[in-house]
Amino acid sequence: MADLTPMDVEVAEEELLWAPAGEPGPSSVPALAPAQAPGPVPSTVDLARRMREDCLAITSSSGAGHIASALSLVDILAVLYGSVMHVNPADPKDPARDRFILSKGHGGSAVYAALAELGFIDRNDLLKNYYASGSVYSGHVSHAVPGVELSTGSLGQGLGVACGMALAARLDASGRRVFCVMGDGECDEGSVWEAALLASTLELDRLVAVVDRNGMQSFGPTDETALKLGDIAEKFRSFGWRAIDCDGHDHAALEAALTAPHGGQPLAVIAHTVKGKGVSFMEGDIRWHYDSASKDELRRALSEVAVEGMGFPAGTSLSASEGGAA
Ligand SMILES: Cc1ncc(C[n+]2csc(CCOP(=O)(O)OP(=O)(O)O)c2C)c(N)n1
Ligand SMILES: [Mg+2]
Repeated sequence: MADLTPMDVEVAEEELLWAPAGEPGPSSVPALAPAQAPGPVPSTVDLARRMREDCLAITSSSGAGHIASALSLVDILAVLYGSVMHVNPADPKDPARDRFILSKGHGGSAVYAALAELGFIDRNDLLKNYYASGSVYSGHVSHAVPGVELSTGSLGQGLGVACGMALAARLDASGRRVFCVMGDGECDEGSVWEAALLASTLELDRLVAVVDRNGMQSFGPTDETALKLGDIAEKFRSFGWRAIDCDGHDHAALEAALTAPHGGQPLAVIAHTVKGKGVSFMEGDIRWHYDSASKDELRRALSEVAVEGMGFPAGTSLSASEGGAA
């Protein structure tokens, strides 16, 4: 092979960077098995129910906040982890895995719940150590936890990193995809729109952004307490993306949107959700952005989402001896 000059390398890199998106496509890499738990694979609906139970338990027993932000997100994650993404709990660093970033890092309990239910991490360990001093399970999602790609918490950071990951997938000639979930309030951040422009400029068609459109942020409705967001899908379209609105709690609708073709363009899924979804007294009540359930509130909440046969292990504050969940 002829020696390459630095100029040759630069030109080759430029060509890769600007190569028509979608080439080589997903068929060019060996397919990974869909997300698999070591045991029987739960349906996405079962997975979501189990995740809600876990999120409620860990935020309540630790006194950590953001339970409503997590419940808003659970169905999106259940469909991503249970059906759409190619990830492998037995090998969390498999190079061919799809990448996932929770940019609204304060909803981290929902990611940990997904990882626990799929077997990336030990559920009992999570139940005992979430939010504990010195534990890897920090309230804002941490990449010290197996299966987590990026620590987040400062809003507006995830989409830019996801662009880099999608570009890296193209440079590696890999068909892996990158999924980034953001909050709607988070879309007030200018860095989101800077990254959105970059994604369409680079035709990053391995990139999927999901906006958890619950209409609320930390102190009230998004449009009343901060900036007016208007039609977010239309905004992404005007930034050169394919954009789809869907019901963020309807698993079939989510799956259809998340797997929709978007050759040559990044895809934005605007998932219309309810903050606190699944627990009647938390839905739409801003108190639950920061507050966590007392033991009594937890029992009421679990009675609405409880999964038959699921319980809490001895040694956790919710173990049967303390009258834990049914
Ligand atoms: C850069 C930055 N500014 C402010 C905050 C404080 N903060 C934490 S959560 C939150 C509201 C986020 O609302 P949204 O993105 O809609 O998420 P939701 O909880 O509704 O899912 C804010 C402003 C932050 N984490 N990062
Ligand atoms: Mg919101």
